[in-house]
Amino acid sequence: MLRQIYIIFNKNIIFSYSYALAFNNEQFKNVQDLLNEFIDLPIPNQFFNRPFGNYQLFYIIRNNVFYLIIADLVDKSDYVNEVLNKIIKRFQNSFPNSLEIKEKNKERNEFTEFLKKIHYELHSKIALIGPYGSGKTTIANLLKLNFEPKIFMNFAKSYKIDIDNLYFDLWDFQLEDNFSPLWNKFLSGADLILLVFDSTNYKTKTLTHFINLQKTDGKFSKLIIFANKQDLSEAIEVKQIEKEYNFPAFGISLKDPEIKNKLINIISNELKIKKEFPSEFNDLLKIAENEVINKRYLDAINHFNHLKDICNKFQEFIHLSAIEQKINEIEKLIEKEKKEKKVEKHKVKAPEKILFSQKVLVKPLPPQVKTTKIKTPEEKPIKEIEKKPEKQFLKPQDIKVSLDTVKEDSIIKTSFDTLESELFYLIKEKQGNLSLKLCKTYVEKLQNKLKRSLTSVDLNKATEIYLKRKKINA
Ligand SMILES: Nc1nc2c(ncn2[C@@H]2O[C@H](COP(=O)(O)OP(=O)(O)O)[C@@H](O)[C@H]2O)c(=O)[nH]1
Ligand SMILES: [Mg+2]
Repeated sequence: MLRQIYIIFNKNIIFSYSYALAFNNEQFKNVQDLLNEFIDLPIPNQFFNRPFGNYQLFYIIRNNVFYLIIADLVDKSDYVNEVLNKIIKRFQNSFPNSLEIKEKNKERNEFTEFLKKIHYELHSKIALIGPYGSGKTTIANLLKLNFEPKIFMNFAKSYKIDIDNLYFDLWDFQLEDNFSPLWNKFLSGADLILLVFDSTNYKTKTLTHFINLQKTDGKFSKLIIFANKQDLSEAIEVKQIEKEYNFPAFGISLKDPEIKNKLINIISNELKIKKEFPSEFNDLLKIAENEVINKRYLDAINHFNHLKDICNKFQEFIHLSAIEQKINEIEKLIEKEKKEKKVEKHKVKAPEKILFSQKVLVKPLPPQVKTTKIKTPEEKPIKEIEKKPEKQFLKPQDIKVSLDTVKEDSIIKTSFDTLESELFYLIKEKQGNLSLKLCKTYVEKLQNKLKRSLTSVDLNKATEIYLKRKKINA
């Protein structure tokens, strides 16, 4: 089956679409490395195809645009290349200038709709196998959509079915012969094999024959085993059957009113069909960006990391690189802020505002008799100041410094007049560093969350959480 489509221009993914999961982030980076080598020395207009891990890569460069399809090992290049050709034609028609794909919303949506449909052109196949009378046709009848089945000579019928918005062909064997030589042909090219047997009557020889059939003729196909008819009193427990045959199986009953959804779920999970991308992604992105604007960098990083997790889970690599870049930028901003703070700490700054608690009498300076004359090279220095004025000193108790000029460092533990200064000190005591301003935001957030004023216990907990998060983010 088609799993993912990527369109790459200048080594950047300009468009991607996923039907199902394939590679995780690390594996996908390896794919990109491999393809970048190819992009550096391209052979245009020629289809390439190579296996990579559990999947296959199909790719081509046309007009400097790189197209990549990730499909299953079972997929044949003739079919995939045909689909790829259609995708390229449609893309070139809709976006004569490749980069327009980012701006032309209407066309992009139409192109996405087109991709949704094109998956079915590969006619991805799911084959029902198992002994006669085990429940295969009953499953086919449960899942089939209202379309005429395709008939393959006298031995097979295929029904169009829908698994999480993707169409597949579900093949049902028509002969009452468990050992027919046509089973091999029936299996060929299936993405997924559903092996069904009757839990009340499973003859070793027959079941082993079907298991071997998958091993020899369907080795690239995925396999799900159903121990059916679990509703019957004679049914043997699935655990016991699993032990006997050493394979994992799903115990089911086709009489179960929920069975249709259960079957669809099991198949969807096995094929790793992609679940709907969370709709709140864009809202979360906005929140994260706002945190950056408001210079709440640690909160922003937490949000972006959460978004990164979503991208990885859904393999939306088109967003992933942008998010990683953003996290990098924020980390740099945090570093910069730290450095600036360090410099500030070492600077001895005169208080900006000095309040006198009592009147200080300062004697007027005596008139200067002679002031300094500008030296010229020829002139010799003349005696400078004849009489120095008497120095006036202020005593420490004469000076009161207003609070807004107090440096954070000088907050003394015993004189917390605000919660934020207490939190600031607690964090500092544990070798952490969070500005008073951010402490204030943190305290306000906590108060909003708890809907009460904070106690020392709360502040201690908040300190621990902050330090733990910082450690994780480090
Ligand atoms: N009690 C019970 N009967 C079932 C179940 N599944 C199928 N059957 C019955 O088993 C018989 C054979 O089913 P069918 O789907 O024709 O088997 P096939 O030969 O594998 O296609 C039919 O009479 C079904 O109604 C089940 O889960 N429980
Ligand atoms: Mg049947």
